[in-house]
Amino acid sequence: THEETQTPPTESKPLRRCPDTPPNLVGPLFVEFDSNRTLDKVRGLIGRDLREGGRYKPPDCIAQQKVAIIIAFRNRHEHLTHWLHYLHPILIRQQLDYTVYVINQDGEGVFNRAKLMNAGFVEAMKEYDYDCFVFSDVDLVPMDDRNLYRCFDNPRHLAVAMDKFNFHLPYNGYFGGVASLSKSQFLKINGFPNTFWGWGGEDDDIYNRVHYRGMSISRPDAVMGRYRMVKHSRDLHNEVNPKNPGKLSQTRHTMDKDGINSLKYTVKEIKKDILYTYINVDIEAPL
Ligand code: UD2
Ligand code: MN
Repeated sequence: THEETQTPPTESKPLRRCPDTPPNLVGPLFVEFDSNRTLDKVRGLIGRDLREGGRYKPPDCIAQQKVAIIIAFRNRHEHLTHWLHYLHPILIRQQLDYTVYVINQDGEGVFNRAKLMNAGFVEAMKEYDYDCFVFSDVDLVPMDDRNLYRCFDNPRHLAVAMDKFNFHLPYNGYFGGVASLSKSQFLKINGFPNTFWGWGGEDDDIYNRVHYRGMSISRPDAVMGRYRMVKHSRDLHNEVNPKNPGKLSQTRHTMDKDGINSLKYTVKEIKKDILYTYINVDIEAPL
């Protein structure tokens, strides 16, 4: 017989809420789009810090918000590699409880960024009780990690100073690129429009919705809000849609019937990569 060796009970201290200002932020970042970057290299660099599906949770405190990052996507693999390379380390330093969702538009029909974002919202909500949604282009990387990927008292426009607009807002009501809305802010505007096919206008419609629901836009300053966009030309099947601008005068009337309450799509595949959750959706796009 022998005495059982007792391992001392691991003191599981109750975790405290993470601080308002994450302690490990570094401020301005060097961002460049090196074409030698590959997804496998990025997996090797940061994969071990993440859980399957591109998830992370701070180990030593309770995150202030549970955030789903939603990216509208089709055929931009090189951009996605850059995005993942830069964003994961930033989001980890920001101490978020987050998941990255890549919402891929199935097929070759006309692209619809806003409808993909709506589908991303619904799919993310099926997985976890997120309080905050950050909707991002795949080609935009922040140049300062103090630009928090969180939600605020009002819908937040994060991409305020992009290199392609000479680090200025192109116009006051600009809401494109990257934006965050809490679950309740998103539902208050009935989500995003489903009817903006092709390039342009959907971001202005969202801006209108926010405005018509009596909310204002929160923004970081032009130093913290700097971004680089990977240079690209207009994609195939995402041509400028000349019908979109005219729809903007109708947002007040269309927003209650065109949005999350009228969303129709089907999920064709869900894949969990270590760096992201990939959801392929059929959004009934016209050809
Ligand atoms: C601007 C806005 C963008 C949106 C768009 C009009 C900026 C930086 N962003 O982007 O938020 O309002 O105008 O619709 O000003 N995408 C794909 N595959 C495609 C087409 C688009 O993945 O074939 C996704 C991708 O995430 C891309 C985003 O849609 O970043 C916006 O498309 P874009 O980058 O071609 O348009 P851009 O840069 O003029
Ligand atoms: Mn772009």
